[in-house]
Amino acid sequence: MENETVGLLVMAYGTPYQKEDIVPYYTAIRHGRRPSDEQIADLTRRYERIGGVSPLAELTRRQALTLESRLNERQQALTFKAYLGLKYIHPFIEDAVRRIHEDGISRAVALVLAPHYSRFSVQSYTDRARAAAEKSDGPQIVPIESWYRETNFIRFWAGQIRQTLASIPESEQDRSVVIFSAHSLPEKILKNGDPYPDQVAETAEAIAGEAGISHYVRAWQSAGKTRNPWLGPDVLDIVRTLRETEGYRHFIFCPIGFVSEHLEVLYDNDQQCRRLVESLGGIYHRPQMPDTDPLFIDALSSAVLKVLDQ
Ligand code: FEC
Repeated sequence: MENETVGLLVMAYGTPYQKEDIVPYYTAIRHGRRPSDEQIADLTRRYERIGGVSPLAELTRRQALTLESRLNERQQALTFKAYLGLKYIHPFIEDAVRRIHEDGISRAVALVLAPHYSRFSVQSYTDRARAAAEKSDGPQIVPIESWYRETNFIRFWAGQIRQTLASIPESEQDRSVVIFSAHSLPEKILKNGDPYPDQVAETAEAIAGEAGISHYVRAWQSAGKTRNPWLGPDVLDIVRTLRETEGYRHFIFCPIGFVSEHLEVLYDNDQQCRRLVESLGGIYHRPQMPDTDPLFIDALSSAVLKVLDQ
């Protein structure tokens, strides 16, 4: 008998493929409200500052394909077939679910390329996948809620930190601090008991423990510019405090809420945070992102196999 083919619905944020995509993409992020000309100009400028387009599209595609290969190599009982479903640009989540159904696949593991669960992020991806599957009467969606606890994910970041620390002179080790960050979300999520902040904190503790470091802090980044408050402290504020009141010199940025290089890392971290650190006489470090690192892909593959075992 042939192996069952299981759909691997890899869901991710998405990014404009070209300049012309910026307005529809940004409008989709704002739930259909067109951004102002000023907001469009500002976002266009940030994409220009990272080279015109974000590497996210290519990295997401490679992550999905590498994960598919890794899963098919790790076990033979099932055959995995990857489908990319994006939140804010084509191929949309709904397109991917329809294709899985048309290919005659009856169940699909839904994996979001973001480690921590929030109703704002992971839940909204999964809800869309489920709604699309209901509409087409299949496939059955098997969601992974979060995968931040995966051992190899923690090991990946711990290894990156150790490698970065090894590049800092012995005499400066005590003046080196790791900043673990994730995307900020509107503070109102706290009212509904969203586990996102606790999961990010748990990840930071686990990585710090594995790396054997004691100088680290947690902060939020890339908050929206709205009137309502967002989770803080912001990375930029924390850098000022760490430099001016605690005298740290080396700042090691680990954006653990993201899994690849993209605008929020290449601009918000590598340009904004770097500029501030350097203006205060500090030294900026940002280890490599997970991208398609074998340890990271292994972590994702374990999460997929575990959810099917349950
Ligand atoms: O193109 C790229 O390389 C960047 C892709 C990108 C990723 C990403 C991840 C997350 N976001 C999350 C939440 C929000 C909330 C708002 C929001 C706004 C933007 C804008 C752009 C953007 N996000 Fe994003 N985000 C990425 C890109 N994000 C562009 C709009 C302009 C700006 O503010 O920069 C506010 C929405 C609103 O205005 O109503 C909230 C979260 C993540 C991490 C989880 C995930 O990947 O799903 C949470 C990558």
